[in-house]
Amino acid sequence: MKIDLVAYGYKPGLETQSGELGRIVRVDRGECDVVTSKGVLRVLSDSQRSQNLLAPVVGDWVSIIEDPDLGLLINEVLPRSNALSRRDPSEQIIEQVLVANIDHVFIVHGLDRPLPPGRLERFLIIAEDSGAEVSIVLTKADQAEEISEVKAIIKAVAEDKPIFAVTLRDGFIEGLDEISKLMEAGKTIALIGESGAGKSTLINALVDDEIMATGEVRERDKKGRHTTVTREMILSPNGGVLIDTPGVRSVGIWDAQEALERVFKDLEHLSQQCQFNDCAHSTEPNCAIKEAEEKEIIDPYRVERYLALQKELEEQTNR
Ligand SMILES: Nc1nc2c(ncn2[C@@H]2O[C@H](COP(=O)(O)OP(=O)(O)OP(=O)(O)O)[C@@H](O)[C@H]2O)c(=O)[nH]1
Ligand SMILES: [Mg+2]
Ligand SMILES: [Zn+2]
Repeated sequence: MKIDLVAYGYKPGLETQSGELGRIVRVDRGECDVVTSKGVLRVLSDSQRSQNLLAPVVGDWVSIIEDPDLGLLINEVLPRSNALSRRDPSEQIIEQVLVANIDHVFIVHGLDRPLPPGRLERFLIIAEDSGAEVSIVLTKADQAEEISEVKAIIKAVAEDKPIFAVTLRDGFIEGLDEISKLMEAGKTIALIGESGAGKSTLINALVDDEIMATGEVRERDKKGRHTTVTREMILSPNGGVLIDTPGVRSVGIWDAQEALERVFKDLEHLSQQCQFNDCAHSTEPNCAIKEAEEKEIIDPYRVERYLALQKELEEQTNR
């Protein structure tokens, strides 16, 4: 089977020194599925053999060689144009790259549950830090109590991000066309969000096929059941690729100072009017943030979250 890698986002310049060029569509322990012009190959990621090989992630462009003893393995991970990463959820203070070489991130939220603004801010920061476009996709519009309230929460923390709302239920689909329009041949979209948000359901709808497994949420608290367990890339027959990811409650941010400043540009802007350059916005005199809080111009909880995120990044750099 001859596969056109252009559909998978190939661009001139992605060349390998040796071996077969391919893009990682799925990673399991020590092995990956890689799409090449000859079809999907199962290869060893073999990071043991080559200590300096970057741990390959879904979306990476790689070169594959055939080792006489080990079989097919990744020889090289090509330089990434960008990546979506977070702080490793294990105890270690290290970065975890989730997916690479993406054009657009969908932050997916299910309207069957409340939206904590702090969680959205964290997703926004890692998405913004990737440098990809960012959109917010609200699923389960049929389950929404008050969409306008949720939109107001989003506007308060993600003013400039497009918001889409969709209903995907057997026999009733609404709002899908607008999202389909965001897909383009060769463009890669990664979906992130909580378990049960409806990421896999949305991917199935966008590719018009039941490729990804989906799972019911628990009725009592709308908790998802972590149906998707690996990150996986899917080609849409209508053009574009989608990356499904396992649901996460929240993400730790990593080395994302600039993204944090962009997401909190309202507060960054205001703090330029504080008397002291290094104002911590706590007890300093003539603090513009405190003054705005007192005048109820800004949300004190947002300020609290902003300061906490600042601290989180500072602690990482101090280590
Ligand atoms: N009523 C309604 N249910 C939906 C809609 N979209 C998704 N669901 C349901 O929500 C549940 C969770 O959907 P999934 O697509 O499995 O969610 P997910 O985000 O992939 O979850 P994880 O894989 O666990 O991260 C499933 O039972 C879906 O049928 C919708 O628009 N309306
Ligand atoms: Mg899923
Ligand atoms: Zn201040």
